[in-house]
Amino acid sequence: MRRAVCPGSFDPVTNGHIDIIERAATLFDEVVVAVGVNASKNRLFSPDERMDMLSQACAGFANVTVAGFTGLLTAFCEERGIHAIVKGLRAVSDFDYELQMAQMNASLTDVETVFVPTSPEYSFLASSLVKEVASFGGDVSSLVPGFVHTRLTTRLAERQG
Ligand code: COD
Repeated sequence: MRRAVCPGSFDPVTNGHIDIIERAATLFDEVVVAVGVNASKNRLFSPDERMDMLSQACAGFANVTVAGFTGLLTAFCEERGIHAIVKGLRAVSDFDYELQMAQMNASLTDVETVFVPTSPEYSFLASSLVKEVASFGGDVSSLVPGFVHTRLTTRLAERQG
């Protein structure tokens, strides 16, 4: 059984994330989307909200499940017997840090990182930019699933109101 993890913050999930998860699901028998809950960035959505949106977004992929994790990603992989991490790469700017993390993770446990290149239509897409554009009233409805767009605009209105 070939298992992989797709880790991230997913604050919130975008169409770029979903594209990588869907493609990982064609490469592996089982894919666990792992939502990191202890990263330092300021989050707009709680871990439960991010996992809920991902579960909805991935409902059509039969071999994909969603889980949260705290602590090291390599510990999560060891607990679940996972030996592959799938990461999306958008640009050269992603590469330096992703390479460093891939090598660190490989030094910590028996795990390989597989890089999947972004699809051209999503190469500019990042959760942080989606939040910034939406917070200034820009239209991001084509960049995230419809239900995520609704939750995003509602949450931003709550914060700004
Ligand atoms: N196209 C393709 N890929 C994309 C796109 C896009 N448009 N947008 C995002 N991605 C990819 C990213 O490159 C990344 O691979 C993944 O999707 C998730 O992205 P984000 O932004 O939601 O998540 P990150 O980068 O904030 O997640 C970082 C982790 C939580 C994975 C990382 O911090 C981690 O592993 N933390 C656990 C603690 C740990 O083990 N630390 C040691 C690391 S060596």
